[in-house]
Amino acid sequence: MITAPESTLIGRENPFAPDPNLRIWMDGEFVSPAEARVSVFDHGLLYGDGVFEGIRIYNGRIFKERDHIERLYESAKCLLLDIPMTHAELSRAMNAAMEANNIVDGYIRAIVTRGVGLLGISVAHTACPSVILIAASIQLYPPEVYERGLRCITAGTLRNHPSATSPRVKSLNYLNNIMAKAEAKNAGADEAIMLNPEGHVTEGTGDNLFILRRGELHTPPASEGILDGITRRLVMELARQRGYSVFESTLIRHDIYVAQECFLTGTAAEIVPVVSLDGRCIGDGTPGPITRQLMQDFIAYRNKG
Ligand code: PXG
Repeated sequence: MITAPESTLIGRENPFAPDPNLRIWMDGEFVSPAEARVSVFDHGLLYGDGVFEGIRIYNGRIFKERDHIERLYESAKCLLLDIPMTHAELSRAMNAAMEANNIVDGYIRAIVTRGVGLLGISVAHTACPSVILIAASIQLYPPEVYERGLRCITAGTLRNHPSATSPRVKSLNYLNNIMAKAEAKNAGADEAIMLNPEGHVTEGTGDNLFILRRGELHTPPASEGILDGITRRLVMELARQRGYSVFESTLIRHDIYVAQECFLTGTAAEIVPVVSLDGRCIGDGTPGPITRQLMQDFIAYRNKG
């Protein structure tokens, strides 16, 4: 008689299992987390072949919805991936997902995978991309991080060369960023700053970077190989409204070491101060006044909805 090999995998409890009450939007219908399953033949799983967006909901409204939808379609276009819905249909589905889950302040993850296909990387071996919308609460940095600031290291893992799959594509391949974040954790730091293959500063693992130097704000240009962040664009606008000059500048680590202030921007973190890099204090090693002012401006902007 043949018996199944003993396995420690069967019947395990997952401490990170999703809330069973969530309603997940999958290819046009709402399903439970238990039913929200992707095929082992989906090229999103097999090859990381797909795109996504992370979007905030504030006061029952989807924040910067149009910008996120546009970026999702642009990412897909670069990957020759046809999203099988119009912008308006996607917007309606995102709002339906928010309402079905009674989210007033939270998050939407929009995912498009290449879909089920043959075992082979050819894009001709798939026909039906899948669209998935998860509306849920969001994991944020704890409040004390905004008070004390992040301690960062420079990651050894580089951002992709812009001529490889561009970092402007928000693809399902996040391994460089995942490894850089793990480097930070292993070094006892909060976050990692990633360089491009030329040694220029790009961004954090999931946030864009700004420095204040001689009273001016600088952030690396998209051409250095960054995600063209939607929060970044808004922060540039808010800073200009405050009268600061904002430049898109090539930066090297030296520029951060000698900066007066530094902060990261992103959908999840909003604006978070950076107080050290590779053991060098930035400014006096506490969140700077202009960073704090922009944090307040950002909160006022998103609260007015
Ligand atoms: N750089 C990278 C590499 C990112 O992934 C940003 C910058 C900031 O961009 P936005 O447009 O958000 O200002 C991101 C954004 C998640 C998650 O769940 C990741 C992001 C955003 C929201 C959620 O991992 N990344």
